[in-house]
Amino acid sequence: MKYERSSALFDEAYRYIPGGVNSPVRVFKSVGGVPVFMKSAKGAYMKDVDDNTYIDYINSWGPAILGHTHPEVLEAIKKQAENGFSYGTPTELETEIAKFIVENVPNIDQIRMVSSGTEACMSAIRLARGYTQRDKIIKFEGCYHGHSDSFLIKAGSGAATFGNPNSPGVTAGTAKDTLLARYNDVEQVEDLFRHNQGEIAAIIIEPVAGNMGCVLPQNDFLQKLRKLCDENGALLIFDEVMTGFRLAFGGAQEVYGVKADLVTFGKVIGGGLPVGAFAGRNEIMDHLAPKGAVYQAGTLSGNPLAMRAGLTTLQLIKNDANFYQNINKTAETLDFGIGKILNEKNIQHVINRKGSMMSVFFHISSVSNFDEAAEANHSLFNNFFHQLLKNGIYLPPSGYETWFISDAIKQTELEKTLEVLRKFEYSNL
Ligand code: KE4
Repeated sequence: MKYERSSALFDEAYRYIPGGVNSPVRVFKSVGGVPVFMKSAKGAYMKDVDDNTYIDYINSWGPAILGHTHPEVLEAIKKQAENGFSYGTPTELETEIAKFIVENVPNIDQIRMVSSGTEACMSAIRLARGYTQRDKIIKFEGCYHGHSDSFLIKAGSGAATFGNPNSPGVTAGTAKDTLLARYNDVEQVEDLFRHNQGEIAAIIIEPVAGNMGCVLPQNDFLQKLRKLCDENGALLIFDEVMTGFRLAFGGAQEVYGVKADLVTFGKVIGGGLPVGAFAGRNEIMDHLAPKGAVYQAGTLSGNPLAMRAGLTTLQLIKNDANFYQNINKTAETLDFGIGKILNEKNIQHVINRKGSMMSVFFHISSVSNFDEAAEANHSLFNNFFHQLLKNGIYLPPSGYETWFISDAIKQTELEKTLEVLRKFEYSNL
């Protein structure tokens, strides 16, 4: 693989854009090397500016669940664009997608569209604080809910990747209201409620964590959090920016049978265009402006192009009775195939997988929280990443990220991926 053009473009980007990227996780800082500049994507594949082609296991960090540039989504966006790009007024289309989501996701009566997962989670926390009249929130180490101040405390994703889980610029006043617990440690959450009685507005959690690598809830962890919230008058917020419409059409609430008070969305519901959302029952959502006093707004919230891309994506998923069975089966086949090869190479590893989300951790036998994710051998992951990259397999450029399987990845792509993996040279890093 040649990366000359990516390299030249990165140098130029570095001159005008901080770190050369508009989102830190895209830079190859943790895995090393020059970030690859893409110029096109179709189905299971992306093509870079040096005309190298890759099988894509990031899928834009989740949104491209159908695969890239699905023809029906493309057609729908083109048609919508002929009617204009943005009006800044209510549109029928916003009601159509809101109704569609409310009718398909458990325990929500209303939904507010925004333009990113960060906005969705930031607004959900403000609403929870306004509704409960309490200030504190509980988040989990290694979980990432976007880059608003309250969340950049022991955050996952890029914050963990670059070793700055507590970002400068977040004031002590803000940080004091964010309480931290270890993922899957219900005793720590009980302690926090005991020591902050009547002060905790909400718990916010990734019901399946994807920002410390993929980490699953264990021993009825979500059910226990539900019970603690009920006992302490706090709201349970499921951050389903990754899991929403990915784990199932009803998301993690459907898969785990746990009722959240607020649910946030992003990624898939925009089909690749900028969309986030937060939703809940009337009793809570009615506190949101203009009906209630909790303010939240956005110039491009409900943008018609993004709504059309999202609604078309969701309708295509809904109309395919085998959609989730297929992508989950693909992930299982990849999981078992990688596991078999790494075992044959005597490489100790663990693969965490839920639905079509998965990640590989090296030199560790189980990962159930951020500390264990950090104990994994990330140098070996970085080596693994580059050996696959130069053979046309594009993984998330960090061991603290999740792989996302799309419906465009079929037997051909799986066979090619496993063939590359068999050649993986394992130097004992
Ligand atoms: P955005 O603001 O990036 O749309 O969403 C923030 C967010 C919220 N909640 C969860 C569970 C998320 O995974 C995210 C964003 N995920 C990262 C990937 N780990 C986005 C990639 C990036 O930061 O560029």
